[in-house]
Amino acid sequence: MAAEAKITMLGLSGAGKTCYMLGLYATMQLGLQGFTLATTDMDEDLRLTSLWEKMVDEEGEDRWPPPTGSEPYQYEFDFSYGMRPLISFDWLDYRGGAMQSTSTQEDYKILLNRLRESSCVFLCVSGEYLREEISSDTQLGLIKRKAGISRMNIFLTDLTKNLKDSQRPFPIVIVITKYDQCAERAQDKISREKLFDDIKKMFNTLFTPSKDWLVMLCPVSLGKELGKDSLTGKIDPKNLHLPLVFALYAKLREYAMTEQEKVNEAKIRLDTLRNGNWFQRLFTGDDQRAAESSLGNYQNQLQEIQQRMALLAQELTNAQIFLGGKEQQVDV
Ligand SMILES: Nc1nc2c(ncn2[C@@H]2O[C@H](COP(=O)(O)OP(=O)(O)OP(=O)(O)O)[C@@H](O)[C@H]2O)c(=O)[nH]1
Ligand SMILES: [Mg+2]
Repeated sequence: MAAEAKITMLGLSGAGKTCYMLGLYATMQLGLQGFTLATTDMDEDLRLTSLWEKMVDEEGEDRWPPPTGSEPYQYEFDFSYGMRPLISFDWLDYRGGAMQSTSTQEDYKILLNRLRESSCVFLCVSGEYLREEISSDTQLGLIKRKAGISRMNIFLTDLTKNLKDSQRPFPIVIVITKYDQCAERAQDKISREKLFDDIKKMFNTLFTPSKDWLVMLCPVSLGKELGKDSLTGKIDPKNLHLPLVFALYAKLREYAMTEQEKVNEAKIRLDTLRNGNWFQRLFTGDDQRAAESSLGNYQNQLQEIQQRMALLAQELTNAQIFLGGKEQQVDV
């Protein structure tokens, strides 16, 4: 069966995409608050696990995975709660350089096509660009270029052209990878807000009043100690699961909206059948029973989806989520 959700991470080479995915898989495979992740292919599991173990066990430059080559890897995962599968998704790990290829190059085309099919996009910005407060437009422009943000905006503009109504607002996570690199500047609440303000400046189009984007801001790190020394620091991942939980929550929300529409339509149909006079009802008894049964089915489906959403929403109560620049609480 094809995966239900598709997640694509945008970020230049070295942004931390591969490390993020390895860490996400390793932590969630063991289970986190009852949620677990499994690859559908055992060979992939071996590959991911051995790269992760190298990172944890070794010291020096070799602990890190090599930059991803021109051949992208596609992974498929099942996301479950306890033993119960909630939703499946797939993930593409590609070389960040593809983002900067010219539009005729093959890997650029693969990325663009995949983006158009994605149910959530992660924008990956490394904490190394956020060490200092942004103080001028020139500095802002420089960071936007270095972190590939101007390029990301081009991809997002293309994406928004092809969205269906049920996909609006489209879910985006701004993942601040290597947060350990800038954590020092964000020790208290006020300085943390300042850091988040800098991010909002970098991605200003995602925070303007509109119903196009549902944006989550999420700092992640593979370990606090890596900020000082990435060659020997202990691997101790933080927050890696949150972007994923948000992406899957958003996909379920899309399902719930579609299912709600079916419930509404079935209700209208049933009302029409019930409101006929006795003579008409004589001939529509079977239709009415069929309509009642499909309404029941749709309602059960909707309830099932809402239960899954509620499980995920528990994890998102402290998350920073914005719609049209305004902070939101997740609801079910
Ligand atoms: N301090 C710190 N460094 C990290 C962290 N995650 C990754 N790195 C460093 O960032 C480097 C690049 O990470 P990758 O995951 O390979 O980057 P990528 O985005 O996959 O790059 P490409 O495959 O070339 O597109 C790693 O080799 C590490 O040195 C982190 O959480 N903290
Ligand atoms: Mg990579």
